[in-house]
Amino acid sequence: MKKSYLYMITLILFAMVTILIARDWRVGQIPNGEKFSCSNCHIDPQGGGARNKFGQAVESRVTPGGREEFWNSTLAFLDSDGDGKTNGQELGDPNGTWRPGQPNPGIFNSVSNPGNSLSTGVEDVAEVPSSYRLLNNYPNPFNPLTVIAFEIPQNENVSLKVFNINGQLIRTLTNEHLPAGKYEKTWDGKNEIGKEVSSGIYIYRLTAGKFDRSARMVLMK
Ligand SMILES: [Ca+2]
Repeated sequence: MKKSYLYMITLILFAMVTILIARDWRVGQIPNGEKFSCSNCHIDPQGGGARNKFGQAVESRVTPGGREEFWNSTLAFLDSDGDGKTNGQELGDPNGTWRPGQPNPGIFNSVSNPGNSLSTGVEDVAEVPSSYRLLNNYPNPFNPLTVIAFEIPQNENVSLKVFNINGQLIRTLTNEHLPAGKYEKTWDGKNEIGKEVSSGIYIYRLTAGKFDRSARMVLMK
């Protein structure tokens, strides 16, 4: 009697540990997965039960009993929750090039939940930046998408433009009056008429009031 009782407890403990490891493993298969943990894929934030749209997209990529790496550009380019941002943009890896075990890509604070259209990441943060910043685009080099983040401490007329190495304007990403805050703009490697530009070095330039800063990025096809 005592023996079977012990056996039962051992079995239950083993099952619990297995479930915890499996959950950790799954969360580690998508970039920045730990930010939203189980609620990346499940409607119930505690995990288990019905999957949200992103969870369904993930599930369709997992072979039965298989442990394949399902995060790639196909999943990254989808917008599972239909909020206008791709899964890759939401998880800080627009091109789906991150692989399990690598350091998290992008900006952790800006990561939003790809399975919840109400989760908007950087826009959630009400804190006002203390200074002007133009952050390094990521990824860089890139193909075909890259994200450029910037911060403005007060309301300002802001323009963010992409130029080629000869100083010719390629694309205007933003040209508007914006409230103080943190922003992210995506460049899809296309010019103003929607044509893909060639590989090479491009300059992005942010002007906001008196703040004027440029940086280089590399489109590599
Ligand atoms: Ca989305």
